[in-house]
Amino acid sequence: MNHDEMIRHARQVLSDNDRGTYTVPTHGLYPFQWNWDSALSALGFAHYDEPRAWLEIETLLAHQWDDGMVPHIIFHQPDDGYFPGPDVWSTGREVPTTGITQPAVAGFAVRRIFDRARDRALAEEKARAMLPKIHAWHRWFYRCRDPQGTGLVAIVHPWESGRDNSADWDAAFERVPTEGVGSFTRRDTSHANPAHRPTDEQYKRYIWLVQKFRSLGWDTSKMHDASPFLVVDPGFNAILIRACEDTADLAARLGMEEIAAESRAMAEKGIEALETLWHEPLGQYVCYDRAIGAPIESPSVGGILTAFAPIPHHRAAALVRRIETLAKSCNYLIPSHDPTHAAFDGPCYWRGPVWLIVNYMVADGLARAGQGEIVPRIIGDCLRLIETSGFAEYHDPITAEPCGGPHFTWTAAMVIEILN
Ligand code: 9WN
Repeated sequence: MNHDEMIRHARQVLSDNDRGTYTVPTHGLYPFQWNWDSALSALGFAHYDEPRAWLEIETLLAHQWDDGMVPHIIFHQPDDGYFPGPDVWSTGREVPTTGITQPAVAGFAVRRIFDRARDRALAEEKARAMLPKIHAWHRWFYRCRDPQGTGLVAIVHPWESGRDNSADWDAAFERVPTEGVGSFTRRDTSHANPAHRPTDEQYKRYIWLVQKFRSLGWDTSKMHDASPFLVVDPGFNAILIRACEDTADLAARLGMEEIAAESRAMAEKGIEALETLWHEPLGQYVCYDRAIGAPIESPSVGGILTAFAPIPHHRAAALVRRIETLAKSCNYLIPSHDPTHAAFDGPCYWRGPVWLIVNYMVADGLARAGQGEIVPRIIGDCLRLIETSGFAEYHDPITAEPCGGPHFTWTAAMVIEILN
């Protein structure tokens, strides 16, 4: 496939998954709108249809909760092909949504689409309308997910990280009970190879947490202290910090001074606090289990995704060395878990596979940090994977096997982004 054919194919994926005002990640497996999928997919649309790109994020933000949270799934239309659906969440919204969130990448996406926009008037109109909403979401994060004011936010459910079954959560997840979870039928395993998906045991715990938060009436100000699962994920924080920084820059340019100043302060505090997650023996950042007050010494890509934030130069350089080490034990960068570690599982979801969105964010951050030498390798591996195995949800970093759902929106969007 040459590059033109690849772009054509990628646009076809976006168009097939387009539901008019939002895209689904892939037909069948994920029939609704997902938060970070939408923000990253908008980058793809922006190369050939700017109004459609803005609309994608606009639709997402239209379902923001009054407290500022932007939910992780919006159930625009009923579809019993996905579990857990709106009845399990029962958040009481007119258009149903889940009651947890996802990585806050929208602030970055808005700034990037704005910077490259050909239609300047439209870009300014859209950015002006969206920045206050995005800022309210960021404020919600620091208010509700960092009540002690440490500068780092915690996730209360693995689904919030976007790295659902990462080995990072294994020990912390042991503390989530399964009592009281009734029987249920998973739907994901009928769309994708069950061996590449989370286990039933993990699903019981996912659902236990949903039931717990439902019992709190979805009061998001109570969830942090009530959750037995409380983890500080460096990648998740890095995305939020980057989004705050981008919001600050853009708001300043648009004369939205208050948003700019508050966003800048949040980003600076976050960057300083991120340093506490550095793990010298592993040469990368690691998660922190806030429920027990201990680091989680798990070598996952969550600690490398930190490159997306404006981390100090010597840390970015160290992450390049870390990626070079990982390259010795896989054929395609960047594995979501260290292939030499016991928990690594090449085709299993977030326990090994390569995800193009992660590669894109890491490459973007390293290039900004003046560590661009490794970028062609990371981006080149993305294209080799697509050429070999198509627009899959994720790929095995050793064999290139296409895994999860096929014909995947954000994978296609990243290809358009890379090739433009
Ligand atoms: C739960 C949609 C989403 C991504 C996540 C990915 C996966 C959902 C699931 O699919 O999660 O949110 O049911 O497995 O892990 O990152 O946003 O593509």
